[in-house]
Amino acid sequence: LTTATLIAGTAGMAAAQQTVGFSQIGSESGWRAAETTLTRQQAEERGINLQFSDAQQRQENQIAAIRSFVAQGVDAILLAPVVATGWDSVLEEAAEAEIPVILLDRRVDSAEDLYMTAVGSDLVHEGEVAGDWLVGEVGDEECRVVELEGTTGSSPAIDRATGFRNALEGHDNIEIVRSQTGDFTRSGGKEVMESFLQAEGGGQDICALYAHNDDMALGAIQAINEAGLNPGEDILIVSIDAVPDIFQAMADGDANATVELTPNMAGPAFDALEAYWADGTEPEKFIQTDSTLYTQSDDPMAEYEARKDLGY
Ligand code: GZL
Repeated sequence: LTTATLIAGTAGMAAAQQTVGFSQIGSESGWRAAETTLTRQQAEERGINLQFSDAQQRQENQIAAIRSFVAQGVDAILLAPVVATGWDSVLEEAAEAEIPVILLDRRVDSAEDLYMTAVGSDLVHEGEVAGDWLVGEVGDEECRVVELEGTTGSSPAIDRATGFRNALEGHDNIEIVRSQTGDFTRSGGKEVMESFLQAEGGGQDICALYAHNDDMALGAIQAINEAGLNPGEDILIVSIDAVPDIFQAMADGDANATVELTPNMAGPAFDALEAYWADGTEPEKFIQTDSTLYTQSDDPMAEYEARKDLGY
């Protein structure tokens, strides 16, 4: 073997395939399914070996998956944390093993030095965008609002509630009369909306629904239809994620507004890791994605078509 061939071969070995462990929450919503699809696609395109774990929305399964990734000696860990608390010890174990951790789409209460960066939206701002839209729609009219909250203790549930309430400040004609978690699922949204309707005069007294994600809104729309009311008219519907089916609902007149959350959190995460692996470059602690409002007047079926093949 000539020296040149040996050097070339060694260089090739230096670019050995990186292995990344991904602790995914589950598949509770269309948005979550799209995030998983896009993460697999991004890993494939970049020649990264992805070890995938679905926690079925249980934190103990995520902690076990992270411990397994550390034992495997993976090169990095992606974590979409189902709730915000209870991560310190397992993140410390990853840090001791010098394995960088990147958070996707949700935050944790742990100290920032326990993860390399967090890729996600400004969840408080998303709630503000949703609330601002409702304020604009309702004007000075009295409006009793019901709220379907995301998974209890998750950063999107906490922050989207805060942001929506920020937007309603100074608009005392709009009142949130009921809030309950639907756990980010269609079935949860349907069941809780049924109880809201029964508790509020069959729905006559409800002016609007704010759902922390589109999947709960879509479940609620079923319940409102079954109660003999017109979703999108009798009860205004605003939610977050911009999944294809919410645009279909808008086109059908059943939903009114959604705030877009990109499912492509892995792109910025893998960019940061590739820079780090190349020369030790560390990213900012928070890589923020956009929050764009879409309403019925934004050609919903064009938005549906643009998203329908992305793995939702
Ligand atoms: C928000 C993300 C949420 C989505 C839901 O960043 O964590 O989790 O809005 C999903 O659809 O369940």
